[in-house]
Amino acid sequence: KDKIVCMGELVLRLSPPGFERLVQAESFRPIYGGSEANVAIALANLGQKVKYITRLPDNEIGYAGLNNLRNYGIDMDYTALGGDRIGIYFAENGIGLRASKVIYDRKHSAMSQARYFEYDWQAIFEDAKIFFLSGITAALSEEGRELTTYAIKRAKEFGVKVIFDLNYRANLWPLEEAAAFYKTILNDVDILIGVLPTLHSSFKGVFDNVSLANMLIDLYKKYDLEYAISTIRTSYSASRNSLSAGAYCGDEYIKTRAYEFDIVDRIGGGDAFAAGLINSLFKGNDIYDALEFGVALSTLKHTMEGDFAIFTERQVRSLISGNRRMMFH
Ligand code: KDG
Repeated sequence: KDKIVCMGELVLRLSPPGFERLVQAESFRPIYGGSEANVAIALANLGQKVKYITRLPDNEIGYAGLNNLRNYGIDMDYTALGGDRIGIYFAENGIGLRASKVIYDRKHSAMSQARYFEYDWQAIFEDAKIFFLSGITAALSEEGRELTTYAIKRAKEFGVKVIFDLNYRANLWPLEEAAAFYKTILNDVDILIGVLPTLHSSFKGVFDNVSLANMLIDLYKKYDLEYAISTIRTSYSASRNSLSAGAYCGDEYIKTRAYEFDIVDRIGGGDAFAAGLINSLFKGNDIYDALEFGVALSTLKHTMEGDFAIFTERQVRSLISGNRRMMFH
């Protein structure tokens, strides 16, 4: 078994040039995004064999999306074709005191109407070691929730490790609804990734009186997780961050170093973290290395435009080892 499966919606991202605001833009650059696609591409760039599961319209717009991911070496053979439209999002780049902004235009997208019986799950999972997905698919529709639940169950049947990123999106669904859904699947999740404040608000009804600091350990115990992981971010402005990560495993809480950096484009930063973590775990490294690798890849992602983190293992390792001049040799 040597494959990593990622499932989610491939979205078209439209951004005005540079720091233009959406209200003034006269042109948009079309690129692709979507949390799980971002993870898939980062992993493919790190040399992993990746299958990406999505649903795209059966027309040139859909094929363009398929080809884009194929160009990164991702296996797109399991993609379902159908539906009327690709999901779109508009992204305005923030700077300093002006926050970045995302506006979705994705209702009734092809992926939001994907049904679990459109996919050959045996072919998808039989040679897979890890299945990565996020809470975004479930946020799209009732069909998305059904697909998420079904795919996780099938992955477990094939002995595939399930890594789930909550990826809570406030402009897609209310937190109470999201939290209620998360609770229905977490027993089948092996590794949970989230952001601490979101984790805390999602689960405060589940665990009475728990503090933010105890949230990871409570989730870890209640859902019998292998790891409960959170990124920890301090935002100094729209264009400056500090980033680290922490995890509970066994009786231990592990925390990485923190990087402080300027941000060129923050979108996809969380996905780069997940991809880095998965890459390291897949290669048999321990959780310390996986967290450090995830945070380093995420830090590098913030330095480049676009959703994807396109870095090699050596470049990430050279940031971790402090040998920064090596990075772009
Ligand atoms: O994590 C990055 C994503 O937020 C972006 O690619 C768009 O998938 C997206 C979403 O639903 O927010």
